[in-house]
Amino acid sequence: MGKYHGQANSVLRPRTTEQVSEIVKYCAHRRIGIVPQGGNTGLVGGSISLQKEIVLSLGAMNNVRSFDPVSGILVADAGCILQSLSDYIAPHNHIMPLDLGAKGSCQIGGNISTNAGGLRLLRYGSLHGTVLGLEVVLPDGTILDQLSTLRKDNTGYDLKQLFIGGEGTLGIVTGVSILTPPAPQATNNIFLALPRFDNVLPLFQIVKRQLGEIMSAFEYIDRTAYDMGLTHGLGPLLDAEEVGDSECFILVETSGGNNEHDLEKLNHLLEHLLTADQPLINTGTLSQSPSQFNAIWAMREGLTECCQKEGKPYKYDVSVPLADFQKVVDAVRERMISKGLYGDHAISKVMGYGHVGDGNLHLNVIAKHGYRPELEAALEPFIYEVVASRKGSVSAEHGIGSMKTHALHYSKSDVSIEWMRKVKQVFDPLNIMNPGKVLP
Ligand code: 2HG
Ligand code: ZN
Repeated sequence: MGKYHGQANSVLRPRTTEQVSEIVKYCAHRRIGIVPQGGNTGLVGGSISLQKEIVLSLGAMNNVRSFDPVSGILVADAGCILQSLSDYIAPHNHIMPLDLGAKGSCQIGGNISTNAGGLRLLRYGSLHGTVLGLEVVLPDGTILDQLSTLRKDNTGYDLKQLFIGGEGTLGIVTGVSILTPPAPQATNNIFLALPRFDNVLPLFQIVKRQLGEIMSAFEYIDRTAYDMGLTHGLGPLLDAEEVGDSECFILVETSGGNNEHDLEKLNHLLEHLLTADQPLINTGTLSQSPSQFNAIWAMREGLTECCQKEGKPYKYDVSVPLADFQKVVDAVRERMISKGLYGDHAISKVMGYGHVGDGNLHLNVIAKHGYRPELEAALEPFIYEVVASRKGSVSAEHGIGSMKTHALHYSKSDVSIEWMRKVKQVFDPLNIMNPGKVLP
């Protein structure tokens, strides 16, 4: 994003867990701060060296340790790139339980440390469920080996959960044991244009009811984001005339065991939606080929890059009740208009897209000519207050990093923050592990 500027003057690239342990022992002895870094695709400044801490890059630790094709349990080094792991298990007909736009660069250790959500969470749940075990180098250099491959293990406190989403503040994840689901035999997707945002909720209910167990994603794109995608060469996916003045778009993916059966359900759904007395959609398309399937996904997955091309994006990854998605986006746009900051001279676009099926909105606010303090002052804490007033979360899936430490209190009570501090103190009394991240 060009928003954060690292201060480190050293980057270490260990190849083994023992080397990580040696480095951490040395740093603990000398009180040197360490910033663990994976693929560097985070969006909240979590892997940036703020005060000349060393960067410890996990990228050279990139071996698969084992894969059991019967159980689907994969054990791998933290530095393995998500896409490489998908490629590794594909011949065994398994897929990774998470998928995200950054899959070609992000690393599994970073995914776990940030508790990345992504496009498959609706189907396979969060990493808190799919991660079976972790190997972690603790802040004194001790190696905590909890690389369990057990589905069930109820033997007391589940320490690994603290490192999932811990953003490297409690230790460095060096190895991962993760449950990978069998690859679905059939995947399909549809792309729908909705006349009004108000139709999203009833549509979600109908789609869930009609598709049942085969629904695997339900993604949202508002009109501003869709038009931006078109400008940058994503699509067109639908006939412009039929789209008309549609306010938003929904991508539905199915993953099932029988293509014929799934297509029948999808065709039936589309027909139902188009021929209802008061149709919930203006138009829609069912992908007819792998390339069309990919083109539909590219529209959704490509939006992050399009935002970069438009200017400098302020990114807010929030959880809010589904019904409030558009209200939050509109409230922010209105605020920028009222402050005289909306237009090509300042904020050129305010848009929303995201994982509507999970209640996760990606609010993107484009500063056409770059980040400016007065723009940020108009956006924050306004946005966090709006989210808190709707009992949402200021970070749904990207983490806290260095961007949101001061906003943590909008989503966590004083008691929660106090006990988070105590946990940090127990693990990292010297405060050398990713200092300045997560906790204010
Ligand atoms: C996504 O869902 C990512 O595409 C990035 O979480 C979100 O660009 C964003 O704001
Ligand atoms: Zn996302």
